Amino acid sequence: MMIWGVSLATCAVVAAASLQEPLLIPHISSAKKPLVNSTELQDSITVENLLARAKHLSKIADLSQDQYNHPTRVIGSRGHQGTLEYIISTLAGLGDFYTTSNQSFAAVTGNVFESRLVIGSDVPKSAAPMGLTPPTKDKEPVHGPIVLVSGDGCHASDYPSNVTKSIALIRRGNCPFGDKSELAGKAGAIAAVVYNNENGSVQGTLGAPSPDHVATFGLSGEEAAPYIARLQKGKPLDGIAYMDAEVAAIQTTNIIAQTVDGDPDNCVMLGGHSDSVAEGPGINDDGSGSLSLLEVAAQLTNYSVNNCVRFAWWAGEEEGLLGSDYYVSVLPEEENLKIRLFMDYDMMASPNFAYQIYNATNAANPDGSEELRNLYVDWYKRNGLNYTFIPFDGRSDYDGFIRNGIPGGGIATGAEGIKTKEEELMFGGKSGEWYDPCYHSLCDTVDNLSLISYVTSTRLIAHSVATYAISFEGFPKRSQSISTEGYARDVKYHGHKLRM
Ligand SMILES: *[C@@H]1O[C@H](CO)[C@@H](O)[C@H](O)[C@H]1NC(C)=O
Ligand SMILES: *[C@@H]1O[C@H](CO)[C@@H](O)[C@H](O)[C@H]1NC(C)=O
Ligand SMILES: *[C@@H]1O[C@H](CO)[C@@H](O)[C@H](O)[C@H]1NC(C)=O
Ligand SMILES: *[C@@H]1O[C@H](CO)[C@@H](O)[C@H](O)[C@H]1NC(C)=O
Ligand SMILES: *[C@@H]1O[C@H](CO)[C@@H](O)[C@H](O)[C@H]1NC(C)=O
Ligand SMILES: *[C@@H]1O[C@H](CO)[C@@H](O)[C@H](O)[C@H]1NC(C)=O
Ligand SMILES: *[C@@H]1O[C@H](CO)[C@@H](O)[C@H](O)[C@H]1NC(C)=O
Ligand SMILES: CC(=O)N[C@H]1CO[C@H](CO)[C@@H](O)[C@@H]1O
Ligand SMILES: [Zn+2]
Repeated sequence: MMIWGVSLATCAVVAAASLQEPLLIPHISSAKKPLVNSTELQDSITVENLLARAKHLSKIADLSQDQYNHPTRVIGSRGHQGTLEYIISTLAGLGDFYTTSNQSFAAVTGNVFESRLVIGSDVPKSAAPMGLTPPTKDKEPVHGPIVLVSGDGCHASDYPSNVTKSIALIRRGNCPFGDKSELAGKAGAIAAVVYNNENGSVQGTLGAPSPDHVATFGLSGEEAAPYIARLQKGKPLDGIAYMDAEVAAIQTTNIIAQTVDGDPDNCVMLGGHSDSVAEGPGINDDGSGSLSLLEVAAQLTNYSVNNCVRFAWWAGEEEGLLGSDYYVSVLPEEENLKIRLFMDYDMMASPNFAYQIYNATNAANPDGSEELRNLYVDWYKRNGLNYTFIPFDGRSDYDGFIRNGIPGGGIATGAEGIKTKEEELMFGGKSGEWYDPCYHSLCDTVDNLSLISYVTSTRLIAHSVATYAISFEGFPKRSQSISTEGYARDVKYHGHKLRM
């Protein structure tokens, strides 16, 4: 069987599995298995199994020690390669229930080794390099006047001719940071600084690399204000920018596993990301979601399905949703239409968790997104648990699906947001602190997971899979002509970093 979007590389899963099963036990063909039952599938999810997988993943992250001086599963690292091999071999051990494939694609990784911005005689505290920024010339400090760009710097005409050999100072808003950096580069700037149009620093990314990008920093609105005032009065201001960074092109891999059984024209699809950031092992982000999927995939093999179930482990999520974007971008229309919905599972075990549901509605997203949202709502209610809605704003791998007309949604348990007093009453934990104090850092380890959140979330994942594997009754049909222009224009994120 051929799964769309995937090279010819379909794994020889059958041979590997037969090594584990004594041949004398008659193989029960999947057709004779009982139809999946949500209650039973949920009950098959245990803390023990999830924790055992997380401990294993932790050892895999340690494989990067030599390269990075700490554990990580960032794309291109041994820890990520080990993660892919673990997922592939686990699926191989499940016999012929799934067709498993690899999908390789070109990705970019960015590394900033050192950076510094000096304006006048100040070193602004909020100055932060943008993701995927190129270095300054020869990876050396560059020096020049600071030139204020007109408007939002979204048009070439906003850049005065004296931007040449200068550091362009550009207001945030209206177009992606990548466009601003590119326009600054084309105008001859030696570096660019995008200052916030509201309070707070700018943790942004330039997105897809362009040969015209220049070294680019984000700067908070508060810190930028006095410099802007000065420049507007026509008083000169000098600066030094230094960026020792590299942007490298590598190949990485998505893994897709689809049930052999079930209507292949009506698939429920779900995904988590196999990679972590470079800063740590990423056992919660998104080791947890990846392993939840793997455990549900394993338990599902005891049953049969009416509709096809397709699991995805995306790579390059942390670099800006690269794997899921690629997957959707190469889906032909007729294959796109076979995906009835996509469910995103990113961060299931945040230590200071809240049970969060993406507030995906049919008003703003493809039809069916809201039905999925309500499935999660009903489950939390039925189980006597509290939940909150969070913005559905492009921060994870659902983004490409929504942009391409496929209904979607998902659950999460919290990243760098701050738990409110009200949420402390609803979920326990500590208000005033991040949902995951170890978000994108070295302490995102197996020791800092909430096991109760982990098992609860994974049971809900099991429920979502079982529900749609049985039937799409009452779930909106896919339609070709869905406009997601509003969504595409308005989302501020593309992955965890701001894009504009
Ligand atoms: C798929 O990728 C995994 C991880 O890189 C690798 O171990 C496996 O051999 C690949 N399988 C195929 C069929 O290419
Ligand atoms: C699912 O399994 C539960 C527990 O075994 C059982 O009570 C329920 O009747 C089953 N549901 C269906 C539809 O068979
Ligand atoms: C650059 O040109 C602009 C507009 O012509 C002017 O306002 C600004 O003072 C100039 N800056 C420098 C450093 O020459
Ligand atoms: C932004 O920061 C300034 C200076 O710190 C402060 O006066 C102002 O109230 C802040 N605005 C908002 C909306 O928080
Ligand atoms: C399937 O069911 C059997 C019997 O209930 C159980 O031992 C096993 O753990 C289940 N899961 C898998 C993946 O075989
Ligand atoms: C969810 O989204 C809807 C429509 O997009 C909006 O009206 C509602 O206020 C949102 N709810 C929350 C809690 O954000
Ligand atoms: C749900 O939240 C309320 C406060 O809004 C709290 O009283 C209740 O105990 C919470 N329920 C659970 C199961 O934690
Ligand atoms: C932020 C946080 O909770 N870190 C904890 C992670 O786990 C280690 C080991 O148990 C603790 O020492 C940290 O305090
Ligand atoms: Zn994530």
